[in-house]
Amino acid sequence: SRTKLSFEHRATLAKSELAKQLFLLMASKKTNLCLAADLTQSEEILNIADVCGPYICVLKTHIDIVEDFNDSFPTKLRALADKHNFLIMEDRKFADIGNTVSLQYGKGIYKVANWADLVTAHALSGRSILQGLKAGITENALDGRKRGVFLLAELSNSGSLIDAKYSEAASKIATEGGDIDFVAGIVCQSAKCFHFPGLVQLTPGVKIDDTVDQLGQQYQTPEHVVQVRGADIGVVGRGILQAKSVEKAAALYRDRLWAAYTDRIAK
Ligand code: BMP
Repeated sequence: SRTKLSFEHRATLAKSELAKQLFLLMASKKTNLCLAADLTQSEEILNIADVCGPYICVLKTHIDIVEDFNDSFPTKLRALADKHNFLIMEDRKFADIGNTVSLQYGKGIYKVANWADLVTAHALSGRSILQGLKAGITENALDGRKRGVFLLAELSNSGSLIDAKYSEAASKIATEGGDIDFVAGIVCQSAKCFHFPGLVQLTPGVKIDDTVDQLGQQYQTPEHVVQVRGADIGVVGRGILQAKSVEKAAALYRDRLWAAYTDRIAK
């Protein structure tokens, strides 16, 4: 199964340029930690990106929670991504018709296509979500870089309406058809979600000393998500953001997620 293969091996099987880049980045930097930088001040995000940068493969943003956004923020964040060698994922969870999604991705205040290597999208509207996102990338947005999408096939919170049939249909969109070169991975909670080893499994809901939050989030340990749930990357937000030392917490989550991965491929 895909979970037994090394990231180096899986890089050679990837159909998306971003999946390939991400597998190779994880293997060389020895980290499969994604930091969910869910903070509302741009300076706070830039500080944490600089402190945690050495420990992460992806920094995940929710750009619409930033209260003091201006165009210099993505420029500064990109500079930190280059300094520390991580990718930027905007967790926008696009979900509209193709035309609207192309505008939401490329236009507006945030112009996400100009600075995010990766974005997330719901599979709810079907294949046209991928065509819409592709259409939102203008040539000057690219800056010589490629772009990729992570499709949501499951959610971590309790009571989600996503069922097994929906998950299966979502992973089908990611693995069959003309736009699969644009899909870098799947956001999901279980190894069963997809089989193709050239896609990256991103799994949120990781925390060491809590099992839930007050609003429906459900947490697992780093070892559980990687070894039982099939996660390639574990997403950690408050487990790091609310720690006394964010740097020590990032190092701890990186160590435990990476050891869980090396154990998994060795067994
Ligand atoms: P935290 O570790 O603080 O619970 O943050 C989890 C992050 O992952 C949030 O940014 C959330 O939007 C995201 N997320 C999630 O929690 N569950 C999902 O199924 C999909 C997500 O993107």
